[in-house]
Amino acid sequence: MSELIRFGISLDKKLLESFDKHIRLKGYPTRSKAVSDLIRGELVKKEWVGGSEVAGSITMVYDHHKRDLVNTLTSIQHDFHNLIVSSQHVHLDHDNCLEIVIAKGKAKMLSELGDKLNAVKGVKHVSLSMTTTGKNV
Ligand code: NI
Repeated sequence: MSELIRFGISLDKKLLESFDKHIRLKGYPTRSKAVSDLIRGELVKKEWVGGSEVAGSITMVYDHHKRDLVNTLTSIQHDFHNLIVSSQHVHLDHDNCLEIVIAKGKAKMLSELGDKLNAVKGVKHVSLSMTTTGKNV
């Protein structure tokens, strides 16, 4: 962590009251932590829009009985093997599987991987969690 700098912010009173109520409910210990998280959130969004190197996870739920589904998902992941750091498969019940793929690389490629997995017939839900490598935030 780099040096801490103190600075003042002028805010509308009602806005600050709403913010304080919000962060209290969220369990933030200080305004500083809450404001830092908001700033980091914006910077991470910028990393994704700007095509920086990012990290993320793709969570999928699918019925493994669907014809060719597992082979197709595996084949797509092999096409993106340079991007994928790790994956984990959990058998949720007799039919449904949950698989999480952790990836690191260009934002555009991670989005493309998520879209390709989502487009596979029989996949019930895909969620891409966009985060950061942490280097610049
Ligand atoms: Ni399974």
